[in-house]
Amino acid sequence: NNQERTFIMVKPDGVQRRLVGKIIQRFEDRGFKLVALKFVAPDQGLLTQHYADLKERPFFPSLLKYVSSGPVAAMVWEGKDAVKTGRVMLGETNPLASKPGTIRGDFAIDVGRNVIHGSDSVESANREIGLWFQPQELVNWNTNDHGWVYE
Ligand code: YYY
Ligand code: MG
Repeated sequence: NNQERTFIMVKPDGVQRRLVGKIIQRFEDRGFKLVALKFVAPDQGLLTQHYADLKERPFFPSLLKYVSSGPVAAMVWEGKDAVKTGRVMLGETNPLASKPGTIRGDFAIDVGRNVIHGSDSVESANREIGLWFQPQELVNWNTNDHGWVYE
């Protein structure tokens, strides 16, 4: 039934700009289920692994400096089509190309300060969740409103 998990992270700019609550609210409002949540100052090693696919790109050093510049809020959200829908809720990589109503379209301007990360596929989601969370940190629980969110 397309129940998926996606890795969502509020980046240091989002934390500094006090957007953590608003961002969590959007995923809750949509009907997704919170499965894991932690506030951490990630080390360079973890971030290098997280962004391993981009290590040859010219912006990689500035990207690493940016995402390691302060604490982040890392989370896992679960629900129908959570990966693709999460990306739609984020907007485009470039905030200026993002529609109003999306997180980047509402809260960001520059690509190097785009506030939030979201997994781009089910495979990357599984890889990223495994990188950021221990298995026992992923909480199994039932939402009370499941029958009111899903038919
Ligand atoms: O998944 P998403 O975050 O939307 O974009 P990616 O292509 O995975 O790049 C990760 C991250 O790198 C992006 O959020 C900002 C930064 N970045 C950049 O600074 N300049 C670019 N031209 C492309 C990406
Ligand atoms: Mg990406």
